[in-house]
Amino acid sequence: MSEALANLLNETRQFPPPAELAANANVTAVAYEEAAGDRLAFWERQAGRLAWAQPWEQVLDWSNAPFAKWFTGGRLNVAYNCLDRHVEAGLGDKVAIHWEGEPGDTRTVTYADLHRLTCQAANALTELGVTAGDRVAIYLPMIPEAAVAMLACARIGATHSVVFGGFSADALTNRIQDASAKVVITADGGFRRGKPSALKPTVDEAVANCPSVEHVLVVRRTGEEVAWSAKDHWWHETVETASPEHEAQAFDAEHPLFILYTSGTTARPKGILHTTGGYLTQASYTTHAVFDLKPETDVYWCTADIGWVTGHSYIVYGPLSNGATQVMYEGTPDTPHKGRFWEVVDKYKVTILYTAPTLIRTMMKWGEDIPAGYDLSSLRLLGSVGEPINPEAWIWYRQHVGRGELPVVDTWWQTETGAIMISPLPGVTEAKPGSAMGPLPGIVADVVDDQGQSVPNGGGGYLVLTEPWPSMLRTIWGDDDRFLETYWSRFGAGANLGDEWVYFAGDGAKKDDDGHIWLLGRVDDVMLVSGHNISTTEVESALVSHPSVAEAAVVGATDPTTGQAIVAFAIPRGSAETSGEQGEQLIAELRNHVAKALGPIAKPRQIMLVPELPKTRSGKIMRRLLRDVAENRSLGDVTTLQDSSVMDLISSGMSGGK
Ligand code: 6R9
Repeated sequence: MSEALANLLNETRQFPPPAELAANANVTAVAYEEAAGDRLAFWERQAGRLAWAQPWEQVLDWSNAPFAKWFTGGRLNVAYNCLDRHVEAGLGDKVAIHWEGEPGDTRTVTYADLHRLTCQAANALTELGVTAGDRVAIYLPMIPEAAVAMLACARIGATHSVVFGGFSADALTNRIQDASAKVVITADGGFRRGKPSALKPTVDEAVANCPSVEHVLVVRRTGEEVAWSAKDHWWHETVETASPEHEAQAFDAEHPLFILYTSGTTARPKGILHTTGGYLTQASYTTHAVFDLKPETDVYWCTADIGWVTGHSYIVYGPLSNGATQVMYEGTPDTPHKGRFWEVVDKYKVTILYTAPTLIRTMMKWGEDIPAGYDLSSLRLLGSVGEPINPEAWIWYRQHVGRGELPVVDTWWQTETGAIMISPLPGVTEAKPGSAMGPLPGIVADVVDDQGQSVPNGGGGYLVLTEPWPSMLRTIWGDDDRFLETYWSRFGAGANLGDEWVYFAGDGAKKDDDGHIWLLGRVDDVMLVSGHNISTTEVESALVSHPSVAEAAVVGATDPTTGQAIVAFAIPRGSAETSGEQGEQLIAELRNHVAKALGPIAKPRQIMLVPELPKTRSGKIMRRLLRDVAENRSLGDVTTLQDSSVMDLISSGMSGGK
């Protein structure tokens, strides 16, 4: 990393936990010591937070590394842990899900309701011939049935593969085929941006090319007409008429729980496989530890979609295994108005909010007057996930959503890690805006150089995980070689360093002088300018720290003199003037602002003021497309783009030059 860029490390603001939270925190600093003393004993205690039908014999079997087995010999049922045990403890009437449809319709689903529906769905799936080990694809909007479908699969030992409802027929086809799914669970559609958005036609198109699919279960949500075939069954005629009696059977700790495909931008998507005991242990523990969840009093809301890993671990398995009350919202944040999220927080008195930097930056762009119009006083903890959060966005979140008081937990993890790995603990850590701080108790992470050598404080390189963890991916579905190659072979031919297996996360990172970790984006997004490594994240953060910029994306474009040159795309905040003379002035000011913050080497060659940025459907910026624009190429594959009109907007609405 270039020394000129040591600047982000000069972010010196630090925020200790509120005294009251620290005094009552679920997890205190002792956890770090306990885990450091005996990591496996620590995880064994966390596994003990769950109900096991049969205890494990060995905590970790690493004899066939890097193919891990956790809690070997143990048996449990995931749905039993998320539902039955709460109902048996007398919490049947407790609200599990306050569901809010986009049009404003609502449902209150108690633990007893969720249990009954899950038992019915388990019986219906069994009736359709699904048995333990079969794969079931789930392609649903954000309705309670999405959680029910997942839990019903878990209950009968079927492996679910949730495909995000925004994906195309091709993407769905590939995923169904890769896993040879036997059943697809879908809906007629869902509501998005104020109107029904159909799902069933996409499934029909996919199923036509997927001979493995024997049945399609269809939830009625929008009431729109759908085509019907012999494989189709209405959910309300099949599930809701099935018996509500179902005894959950225990499965092996290593029984496959789900496959989730990572949204590879270029390559074939990877089916990340997660199993039962270790996954639930860590999803459950991290919900308890990182969100300080108090199931009796908290109202938790994670704004992710169930189609992403965040929805799996922090809407379904983590919160429900802890007996939480949560909000589930079907739609978009600006339908019917830009205050919709804050209206939901206010209405349900949400106490814990977990969202993504892309949303926070969007809210910044819309202006702080919008959250100021709602009563957000119920909130007590804020979380962020999905991308590096720029220090200014972090501060904005704390200031305008968190009353300038609330802890913000910046949680780093991946589909592959299954659960949160690096994050502040809200009752312990003095958080620095923009840093995920350090690994959680029981997790060992490091930043290493090209040779895999640990870098000293102040240094930068690649983020690695040096010890196995309970919710780690077990393999890539059907492709052990690719699993070894992608995650375990970065450093050296033997795929490992000495006898230590090192997991390569694919993210750039650095350690500050205190040893705290700063994530710098995917390593593919690091630019090489005149021989200096410059991270896109750092330049983006510098831009966002200017009062006129709400969001920025930075790419390296081929340059005859410098190798790569920095090209930035910036969305102005609120009322900033962007055209003509004033626009030019703003651009000049921004270029100087970056040079001042990070050093002259990081001064962008070009800044374009744009109305929008291209994002994947999970909200991550697609820098690849911006590189196409910056290098005047025609656009590559745009199928994973959330809104394809964005690229037209960018190309036509671009202002700015050198
Ligand atoms: C949970 C999730 C994983 C990638 C990961 C990294 C980025 C996620 C982050 C973060 C910086 C954070 N990422 N959280 N970067 N700070 N707090 O998003 O999973 O969709 O698989 O993406 O997201 O680049 O490698 P997934």
